[in-house]
Amino acid sequence: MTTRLLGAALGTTLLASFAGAQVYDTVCFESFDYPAGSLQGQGGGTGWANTWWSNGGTPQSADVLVPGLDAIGGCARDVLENVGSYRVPDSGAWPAITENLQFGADGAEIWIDFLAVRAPLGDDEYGGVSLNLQFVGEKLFLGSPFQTYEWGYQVPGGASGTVAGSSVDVPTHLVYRIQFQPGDEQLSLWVNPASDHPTTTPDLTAPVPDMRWNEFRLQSGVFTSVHGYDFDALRVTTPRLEPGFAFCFGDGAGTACPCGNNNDGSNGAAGCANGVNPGGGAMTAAGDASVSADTVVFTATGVQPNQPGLFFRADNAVNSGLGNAFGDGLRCAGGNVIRLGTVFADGSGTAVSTSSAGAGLSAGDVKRYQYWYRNPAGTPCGAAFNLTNGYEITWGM
Ligand SMILES: [Ca+2]
Ligand SMILES: [Ca+2]
Repeated sequence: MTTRLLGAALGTTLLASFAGAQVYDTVCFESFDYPAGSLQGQGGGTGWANTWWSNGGTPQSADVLVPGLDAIGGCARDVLENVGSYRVPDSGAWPAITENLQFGADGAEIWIDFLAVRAPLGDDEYGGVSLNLQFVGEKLFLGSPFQTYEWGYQVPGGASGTVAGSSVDVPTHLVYRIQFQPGDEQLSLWVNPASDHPTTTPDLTAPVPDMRWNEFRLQSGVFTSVHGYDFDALRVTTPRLEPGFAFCFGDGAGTACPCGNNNDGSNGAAGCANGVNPGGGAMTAAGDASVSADTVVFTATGVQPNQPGLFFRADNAVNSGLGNAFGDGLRCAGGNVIRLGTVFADGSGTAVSTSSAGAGLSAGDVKRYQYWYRNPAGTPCGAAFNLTNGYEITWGM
């Protein structure tokens, strides 16, 4: 391919557009995939800092029951009244949503979901999953508050609420979202939503007092005849933080693609249609845009398999961020171009950057990125090369 990038960039005003579905990262997950027996000391799942501690006496405070409530392994059944089982997620891997290794930094959005049911024929009067501060105590209870027999929440010694019509005697998928803010947090609950991260109106919302947490507790109690609550598929997720945002799309909304080859939207926010993909090539980014700890990685999808392309960095968003015709596509980033390496697409038409995107930069620098790739197969305008959308990053410390 040619190694010369054409044209000086014009304009620095960016017309940004946000597109694509939010991606969530899993902080920790536990499906209780253990043999039937004590939960004490079990250490499976992902994203945990320790093993289950279930009051190691006899009887244990929780047992593994097989089969569970999800399709994997068993579940946890709380079997000792008013005594919890505890486990600590590995918070060290999540600096953006933690403070002093406790979850709940201002601005963090944390989702907690699990399956739960009161044990068959059981008559416990409460049961749920608590968010604790280890060795300090319970900060928020997620489950069925005392004598409500519906699913909801309770602030220890404070407000509570439940979703009318829900029932602790029906296996239920509870999805909680906590939006951590300065001062009070905002809690939302969906009961059996259609997706794991619903965008529908929550079944319950409530402010809860300012809190941090770093430990789960499973607990139930106060029974007359049959004790127990079952819990399964306990998970914490958080929205993946993008280091910046995409701009300059070959979808016809801005600058038209060079030969009527606007993309058809099938590859999300992307560049112009190419010879192998009517959706065009799309570039996304993940990682931390920190000049001192750069982990930004770009991924281009929908390009021609097994062909080379160039990730590059530039100062400007071309044509006020709308781009100019260039080859079979649109040139979105220009001015003071720095090459970030030639990368061949794999057999599925995906290329992942391998060079530092932030090398030599200072905090506060704003840079534009793009992937310029060869596309001889079916080249729509005859240029045999094309480009993805652009991507802008404002670099931090
Ligand atoms: Ca399970
Ligand atoms: Ca707060």
